Formats: sequence, C-alpha cells, structure tokens
Amino acid sequence: MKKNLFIGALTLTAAPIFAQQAVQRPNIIFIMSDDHASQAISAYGHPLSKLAPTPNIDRIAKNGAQFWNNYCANSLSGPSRASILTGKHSHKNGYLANWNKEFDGSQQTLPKILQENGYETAIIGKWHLISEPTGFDHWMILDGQGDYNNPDFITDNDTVQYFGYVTDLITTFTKQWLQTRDRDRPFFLMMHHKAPHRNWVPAERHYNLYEETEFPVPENYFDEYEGRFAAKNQEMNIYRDMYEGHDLKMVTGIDSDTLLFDPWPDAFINTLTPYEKKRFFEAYRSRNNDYYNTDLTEKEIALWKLQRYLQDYLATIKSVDESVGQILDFLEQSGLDENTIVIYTSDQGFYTGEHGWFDKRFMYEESFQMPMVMQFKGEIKPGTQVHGLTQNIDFAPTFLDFCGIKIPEDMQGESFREMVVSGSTPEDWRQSLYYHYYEYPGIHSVRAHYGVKTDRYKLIYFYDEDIWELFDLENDPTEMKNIFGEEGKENITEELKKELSRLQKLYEVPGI
Ligand SMILES: [Ca+2]
Repeated sequence: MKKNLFIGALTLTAAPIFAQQAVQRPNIIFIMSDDHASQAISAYGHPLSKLAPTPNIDRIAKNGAQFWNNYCANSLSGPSRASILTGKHSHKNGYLANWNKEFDGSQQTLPKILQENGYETAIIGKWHLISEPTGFDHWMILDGQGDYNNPDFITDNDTVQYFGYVTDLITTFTKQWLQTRDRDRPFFLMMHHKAPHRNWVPAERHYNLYEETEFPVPENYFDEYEGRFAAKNQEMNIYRDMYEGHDLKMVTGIDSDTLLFDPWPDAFINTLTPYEKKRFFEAYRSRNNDYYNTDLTEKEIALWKLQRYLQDYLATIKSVDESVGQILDFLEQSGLDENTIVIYTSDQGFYTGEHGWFDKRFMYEESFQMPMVMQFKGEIKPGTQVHGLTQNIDFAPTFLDFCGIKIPEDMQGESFREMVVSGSTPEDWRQSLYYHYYEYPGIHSVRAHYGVKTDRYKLIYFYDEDIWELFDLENDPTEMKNIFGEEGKENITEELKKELSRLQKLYEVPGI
C-alpha cells in the first residue's frame, strides 16, 4: 500500500501535464457480440425480446443513447470487424469476405492510433481475422469462431484451453484486465463475445430457460420469395438448411444421446466433458422425446424448428446480457463509469425467422442493421435517441473524436459525436448509406450485391445476375415486394441509381 502511494506521488511530480491529460481523455469499452439481432434486445421493443428481455443492455440505452438506424457496410463477421478497426469499407481495408486469407494488420487501425496517442489497448474474445492482432498492448483471442464450451484462447506467446462457458470466461478475463491495466493511461478495450453465433449453445444454467416459451412467428416465415431471385436461391432457411443435430440439438430417437446430423462435432459436442455431455442431453431430453411422441405435419415441424432455434438463440443472449451487467456493475463500483464510454453492438444483425431464415449477409433490414447503445456520463444525455443513418465505418472516427485525436483523412466514416451528444441529426449529415456483400459462392449461397439505402428506400443490385430490387420501406418494412421496374417508380429509381453511383465514386469502389 505504502509502495503504491509513493509511486503515485512520484508520477504526479514527474509528469503533471501528462497526468492531467490522461484524466481528461475518456476510456472506451467496446462490447461487441456476434450475430445479435436488434429483435433480440428489449430496448428495441420487438415482440420477440419482450419474452426474452435484456435488462443490462437496456441499461446502457437508459444511461445514454440508443441508435435506431445503425448499419454495417458488409453483413459478415470478418468484414464488419475490419471496417470497425479501419473506418473503411471492405474494398479499402482489403477484407471482403470470410474467405479472405488474412486481415492486413500492417495498415492503419483505430487501436494503433489510440496506442500512439497514449492509450493502453486490449482485445479479449473473438477476433476472427486470421492474422494476429496488431495495435493491442494485450490480446487474448478465441481460435477462429471459438467454441462455446472449454475454448482455446490464443495470446502472443501461447494457446491455452480454459474450462468454462465462453461468455463467462471472456467476462472474467475482461475484469481481470481492467484490474491489472496501467492506471496512468486511458484505455481502449474491445470485449468481443462469441455468443450468440451459430450453433447457439446456451450456458448450462440456461439450457431450459425458454423451453416453455412460445416465441412469435414472423408473418413472413413461410415467404415464397416472389420477385426476389437471390432471396429464393439462398441456403439459410431454418426448416430446410439447419443441421438437425448441430443447430437444433435433435437426437436420433426417444431417450437417445446421439445427435442427428452434426458436421462439426469437434466444435460442439466433443468440446464437452463426459459429465457436461450427460447434463446437456438430460436438459434437452423431455423436449426431444416430445418431438418423437407427437405426430407433426411438415408445417408443424417447420414451426417446431423455429421455436427450438429461438429458445437456444435467446438463451445464449441471456449470458451476454449477464456479462454486460457484470461489466456495468464493475465500472460503477470502481467509479470508472464517470469517464468511460461504453458501447454495446453486434457485428451485424441476424434473422430470427423473418423470410424463414437464420444467418445474415443480405442488405435487407434484419441483417443490415446493427443494434447499438452507448453511454458516456456527462456528455451523452440519458435516454438519447439517435435516428440519423450511421454505419460501422463511423465508429473509429467517432471514438477518435471523443478522445480528442485527429481523424485521419483516409478514414471513410464520419464522426457522429455531435449527433449523439446533441441528440439531433445535424442538417448536413449523410442521407444515404452504401453496402456491398461479396461472399459468393460461399456458405448459405447468398448472391453478391451492392446497394444504397435512404431513409425510405432501398435499391439493391445483384450484379452477377444483373438483377435489381427496389423496396419502399415505409409501405413495405419487411421487404416482401420488389417494386423495381413498376410503373410510377421511374423517378425514384433514377435518383437512387445516381446516389449509388455518387457513393461508389466517393468511396472509390474499384471496377464499378
Ligand atoms: Ca457475425
């Protein structure tokens, strides 16, 4: 104790100016989960989330701001993470798809800039960019997608398997780092959860959390995709494309402890110890037996699968919400909340049965949108609602702005600091967003496309097939009716095509 006081006194006398700066610059905790739909965050008010609320994520919204029109640039894990790190669209940071060889860590990134400006930087949890993290004083990452149970964590000198549930382990490691960090420097911490990514394995304490819950079925669950070629030709349908063992935890028969089809047992069932495996099968037994004891029609099976998927998806989110609660409690108890910006977001949105789907990729709202809430005591007023169009390329410039660091000119995003602090959209704020998805051919068979979104309209071009789609989000919020080519839509189509072309020039999209 005496020793600490002595060092503290020395620091104060030796570098008073730096110490003053360090106090003024905010810390940042960027919490990001994987595939968390806004439909599954109760602050967004979707009927689904009412049955599975997220009180702790909602706490951030109540303490600060909630973003209603926040979107990704390319709805996929690696590309979204690369855009967040660089403040650039995929074609500029080089990470177009999850098939990429590796993220080019030699380029300019947000953590590097913060580090150069006196910040201590850390990332704990999912990285998913293949190359080793750069720009971080401390990193402890999952191997690729990471396992839900007993996962490996990689550091710069080792790979170690830890026993426990992935969300809980990430929370523990994050709190440990917060307690052992350099107190003389502000910090930037990325806490990246694996949950609720496929295959939706809840923590053991949550296996049965929602087994009695009947979740609402989206009106377009049995979508027939009329007038939408790419939507019709995907492979991300819950009742057709989910793996019955791996994804839905279905077994071979009554009282069976053998899963139906599971192509990746080493990433799931084999990660459990024999005793954990026994408890897993026991927890699902009565539901799995009911399935075999009931005579279901094809349609009823499709609905049964939706319920099973949502029960597990939302149960994994329960652990994420608990984790957020633990971090907020820690910040409040330590007084760190006074000068720490806390963000909760997901790398993209996700389908919870809309169009019959799980997964993401499409420029349609559910997967294009990224939920986001953000608190910063003193600057952001509690209960702020942000409606301007924001995108993940804006995160890096915004954080630099809050930290008082010059935003590099080659970052393509814009700082939304003014918007979130004032609670209103500045008059000169952007009126449209650019989107580009590349990963085709690839898992789930979603055709490559780019497009433009405004407040009301969305124009999408599936360029390999030369197919356009136009949606009026005001009259058709679930994007069921492609009105491209319809009489009376010539002017808006022309306007949107011009805007798309302007954005592609602005962002220097090659080969368009
Ligand atoms: Ca993801």
